[in-house]
Amino acid sequence: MADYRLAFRSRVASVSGRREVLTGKAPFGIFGDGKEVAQLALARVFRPGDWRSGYYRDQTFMFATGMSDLSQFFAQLYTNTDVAADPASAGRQMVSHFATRTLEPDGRWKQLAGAMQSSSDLSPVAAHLPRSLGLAYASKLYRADKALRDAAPGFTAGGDEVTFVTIGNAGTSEGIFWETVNAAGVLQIPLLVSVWDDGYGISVPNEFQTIKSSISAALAGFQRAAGTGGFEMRVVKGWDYPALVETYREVTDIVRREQLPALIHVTEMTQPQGHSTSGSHERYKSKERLAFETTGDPITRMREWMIAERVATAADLDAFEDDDRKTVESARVAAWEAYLAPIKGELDRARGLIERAQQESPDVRLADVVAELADPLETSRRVVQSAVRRAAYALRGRDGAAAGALRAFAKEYAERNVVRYTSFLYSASSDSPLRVTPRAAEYSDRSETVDGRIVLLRNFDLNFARDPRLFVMGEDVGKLGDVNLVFEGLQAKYGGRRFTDTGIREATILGQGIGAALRGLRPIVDIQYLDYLLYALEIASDDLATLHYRTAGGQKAPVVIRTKGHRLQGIWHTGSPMSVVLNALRGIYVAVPRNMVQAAGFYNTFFRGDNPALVIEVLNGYRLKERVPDNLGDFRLPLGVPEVVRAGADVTIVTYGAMVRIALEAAETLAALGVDAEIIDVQTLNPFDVRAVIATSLAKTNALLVADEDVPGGASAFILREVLETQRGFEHLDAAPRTVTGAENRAPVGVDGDYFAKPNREQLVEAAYGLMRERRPREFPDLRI
Ligand SMILES: Cc1ncc(C[n+]2csc(CCOP(=O)(O)OP(=O)(O)O)c2C)c(N)n1
Ligand SMILES: [Mg+2]
Repeated sequence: MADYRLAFRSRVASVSGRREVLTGKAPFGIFGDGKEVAQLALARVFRPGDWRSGYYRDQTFMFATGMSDLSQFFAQLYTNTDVAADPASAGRQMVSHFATRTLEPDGRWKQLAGAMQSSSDLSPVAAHLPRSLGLAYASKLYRADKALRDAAPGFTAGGDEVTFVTIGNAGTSEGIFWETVNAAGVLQIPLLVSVWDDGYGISVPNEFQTIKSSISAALAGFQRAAGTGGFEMRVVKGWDYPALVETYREVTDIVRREQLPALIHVTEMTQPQGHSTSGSHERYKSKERLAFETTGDPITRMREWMIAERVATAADLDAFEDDDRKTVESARVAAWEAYLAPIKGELDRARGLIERAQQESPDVRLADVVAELADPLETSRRVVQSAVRRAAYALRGRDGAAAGALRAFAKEYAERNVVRYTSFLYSASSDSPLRVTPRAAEYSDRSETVDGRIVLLRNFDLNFARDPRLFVMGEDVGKLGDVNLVFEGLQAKYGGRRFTDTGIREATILGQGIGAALRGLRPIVDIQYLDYLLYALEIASDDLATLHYRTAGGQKAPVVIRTKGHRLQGIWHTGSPMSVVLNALRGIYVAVPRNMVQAAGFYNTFFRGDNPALVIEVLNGYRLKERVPDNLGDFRLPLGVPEVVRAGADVTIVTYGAMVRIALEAAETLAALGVDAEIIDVQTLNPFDVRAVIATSLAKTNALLVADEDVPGGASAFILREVLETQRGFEHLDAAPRTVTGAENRAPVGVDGDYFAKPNREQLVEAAYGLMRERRPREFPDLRI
């Protein structure tokens, strides 16, 4: 009876939510109507410590487990920015995008093992699949390793947690769904995937989505059999309450006990109100199918079953339903008022301030704004902020107490809204990598000189000995010890769980890292080449980079992505798509160390911090000799602090990564031409030069050259904006800044391909020389080439 009533309230909430959107009170609606009954069964097997990784149809499950409730649901519908009202996203996410808070307000971890958890939902279909792999994989690691449990207290109760995925039938058409289920089968992890099958993905039916029009038929080869691993697979109807309860109980027992994956294909689900508020299903569904939305309704069928089984009488149920309608309506009204009250208060305050300013300094423009606010088009913060700012324009040059008060409000209001709508992109906790105390590399007479790869190898070794939560996953990182032998011998020393070979599946290697990091582990995701990061870019961008922001500081996943790039051979091993990476991954720090000592120093910082990070090593640097710092494993490089690698007086060359060496060579040639180049290695592109080291250099040289392997207008444009606008570097310039970049095309294979497609020494020399000639033509004659 309690289950039925919960499902019923959930349905009323869906109907009510849709109405709120259609009457203009909420921006968008997508709800779980037609999917209620299966979620009751799912909620019955979900325990404290378990994880959900699901999608926007799951409100019934979230209510049934207590991870959400009607108030939170409506608060998110109305976009309430108060984190207490919408703990999932503080008004940042669309309705039905669920999340629990795994962090304390100050960013430290909560105890996760004792409570039910939902990782934060995403709108891109199936994008939550990759990370679910890591959520489940963490249980396997925790169960297998007591030392790990001891090193991560509060995160697990013996590794018994199950991760529950939900996904729509059409969502299974996405490539990352297949990548995830294949990997889950290989890994044999406690992952239970439920496919909510309502026959459609918006207007497109299963015959266009899935081979054999059925995900369970398509996946028949995944069925486990003695000795072959695989999935426990079931099919059950979405309106059959007793069968659902029984199926979920049985399957979850197996998954929890044996730590293997399962898939429950829940068929004959409905979508009584259509897909979402942005369309009507009458446009594309047949008459028969529209009739099924009523006759196949799971709540109606559950009700009929309860009456037939004499669980309740129709009269009992009618009475309960009346009560439940009222419960939902009062939760809705309370949420609406809670959303509106502060904004109304802000609106009244702004109006009062503008009125007083108008009395103090009468002005028709102020009168207009006052009239506008007396009868606003909408009750929103944009109305308030726009009004006070336009009022402030009208008050330009006027003094007076009321004008001052209005300006003070305008300023403070804008600042508060910046926090409301843009905060938490990066970790702000005491563990932020920006707060890791830097320690310089130390050298002595005893410091050895070795290949760069050995510097990294020893640095990883020291970190792995220090922190049992660290592990690396990727292609060829285990038995081989990385294609460049950076991990040589480490799997033998630390075991296969800490140096783990994976399939070739970049998106889900990253997802596996995200999920494990959500559960307190410290994964290093190894992407074999920077060029192949593009396969994982969607997940890195949509899930990892937005996680902390979209939960308003409620969840974090401190994954460190290790990759190598910039310069080797050919179209797919020389890439430096830095503008793609930088711009898609705001929220993730990006280090571009010029050598392996610098790389080690950044790893040492990131391993101690709690913000996700990307480190791009220089592919052709593993066999170059470097001196090993005496405090390897322990020295920590600060983020956002460029290094002046060659001091000079005439022109500032700003670059990073593999280009640093080429710039140093160019500087020698330039010296022979009488040009003294200063070379700055930016070291981290994000954060970028927080101390304006570059502007300080420009104050001396008055000339700027940016050297970058990315395409023209790529990362060099990013750098120019930082230097010219943020650092006001233009004030120091005596000549227009220049860029030397890679070609628009990718680099052909071979040394000549590299020379002619990537920035080379001579290009740098000539660009820097040009900056001298432009300013001092008599001293620097035309090279006439
Ligand atoms: C990657 C991506 N492509 C397209 C969309 C737009 N979209 C949102 S929901 C949806 C249909 C999903 O259908 P299904 O997975 O069956 O879930 P249902 O809504 O039917 O429960 C589509 C195409 C999206 N959100 N993400
Ligand atoms: Mg569907």
